[in-house]
Amino acid sequence: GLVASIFGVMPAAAAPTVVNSTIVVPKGTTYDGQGKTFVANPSTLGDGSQAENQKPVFRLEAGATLKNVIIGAPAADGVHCYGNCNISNVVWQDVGEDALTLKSSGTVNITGGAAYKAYDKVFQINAAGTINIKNFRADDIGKLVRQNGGTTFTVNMTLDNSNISNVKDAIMRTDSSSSQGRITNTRYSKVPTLFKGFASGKTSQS
Ligand code: ADA
Ligand code: CA
Ligand code: CA
Repeated sequence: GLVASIFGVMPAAAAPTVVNSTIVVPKGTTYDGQGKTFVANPSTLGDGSQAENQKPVFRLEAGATLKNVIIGAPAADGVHCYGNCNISNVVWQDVGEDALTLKSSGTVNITGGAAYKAYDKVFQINAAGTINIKNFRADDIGKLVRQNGGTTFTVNMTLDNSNISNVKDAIMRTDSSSSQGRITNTRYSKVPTLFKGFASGKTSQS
């Protein structure tokens, strides 16, 4: 409080780390942010608007893990995964163009963490694969998972034990007749549609 501040005993809030060039997490390694906040330098990575072709704050090579990270604003193009990646306890406070993109085939496992204030998409899937999301919180978003519009490869999407609120479009959306969506044990508030664009029999909810 004020008195403690006057006497200089309050710890200062840590300033966010400004990321000037994408942090690369090499193949098979783990980057532990230890709860620190990272923001994009808008002039080198992107301003986090809906403009395409911004750069990611983190780029994960195949088999990499990103954990205990807070991504603040601006978030540019978030996190890019090239193949399998594990995302544990990562919070996007104010999603940029999108939060995370699967750029080449693999499985993305997202455990814990949250995403807030996504004007459009949170998780963008641009290659065949699987995205498993559990113990996640999302609020004030367009869509939680979007397979790249017009693509016909197969994506398996699962969402478990999560809390999703204030969605403008749908939780999961695809244009591919072979993709599947499964939602289990999840609470929703103000979600107009769970699944959009899936073929019949390709979705389940329990
Ligand atoms: C849009 C765009 C795609 C891709 C995607 C993304 O859907 O049409 O080409 O850029 O965004 O990865 O953000
Ligand atoms: Ca986009
Ligand atoms: Ca993007």
